[in-house]
Amino acid sequence: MNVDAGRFDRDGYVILRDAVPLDLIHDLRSVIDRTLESAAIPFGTNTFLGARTRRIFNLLSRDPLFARVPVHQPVLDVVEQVLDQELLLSSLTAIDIHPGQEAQPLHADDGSIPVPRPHQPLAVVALWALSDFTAENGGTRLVPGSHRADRRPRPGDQVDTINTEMTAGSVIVYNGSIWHGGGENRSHDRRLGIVCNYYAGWLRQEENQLLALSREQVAAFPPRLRRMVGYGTFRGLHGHVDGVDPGTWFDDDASTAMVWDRIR
Ligand SMILES: O=C(O)CCC(=O)C(=O)O
Repeated sequence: MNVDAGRFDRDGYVILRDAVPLDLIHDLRSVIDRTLESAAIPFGTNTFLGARTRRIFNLLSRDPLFARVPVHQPVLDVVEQVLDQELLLSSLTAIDIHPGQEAQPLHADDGSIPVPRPHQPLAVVALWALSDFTAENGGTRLVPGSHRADRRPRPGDQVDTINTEMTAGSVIVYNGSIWHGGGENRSHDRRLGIVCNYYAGWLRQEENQLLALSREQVAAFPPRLRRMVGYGTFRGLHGHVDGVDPGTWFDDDASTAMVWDRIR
């Protein structure tokens, strides 16, 4: 899927309508519901995590079906336009917002990265709607253009926000610097989504995928996803093991040209 890069630069987000087939959405919902139950996932314990919100972190370790999310090509195409093909998966989390949940405080997902703002895109987030997102049920609220601000939001900031409204199967892709948060759920239904957070290939991922996933789980991933979780290199250097691309541990053809091979 191609997007208007100028618009993404200006607004800091773009909505990809009907980017995911509904049968995949249905299957993801079923696996999430099963996991919420079997792992007894609790509600959050603070205003950020949400007293009426459940989160399942580290989805790739939970079920093989989740491996389809980070590499879903129509979404990945857009994220790669902003970062590049050497991007990493930073985190993959299901967010289940129940009726009665208050609005989450505004924040920037790259807020923990200590560099002056604004800066080049370092994080890009794809938030998949697994249910319809509306202004009533907690559709993500955001401040268009705020990724260009010279600071992160502060508690008590009075700013105009818009609510993301999209049907199940749509995906909002946003710059990790944009001011945003889950919306208040004033409806009678859950609002369910998956947040797929991508980082530039040279940044430390939020979820430590290399420790969170077994070698067997990674072996079952498509090669692209193996690289995305960390079995690969950035610019043929960052991430090497004894001068070798660790992607080759699974697949001889996975090797990218190492930096040393390019030096004459
Ligand atoms: O659920 C949402 O709409 C956004 C959640 C979010 O921004 C977060 O938890 O960091």
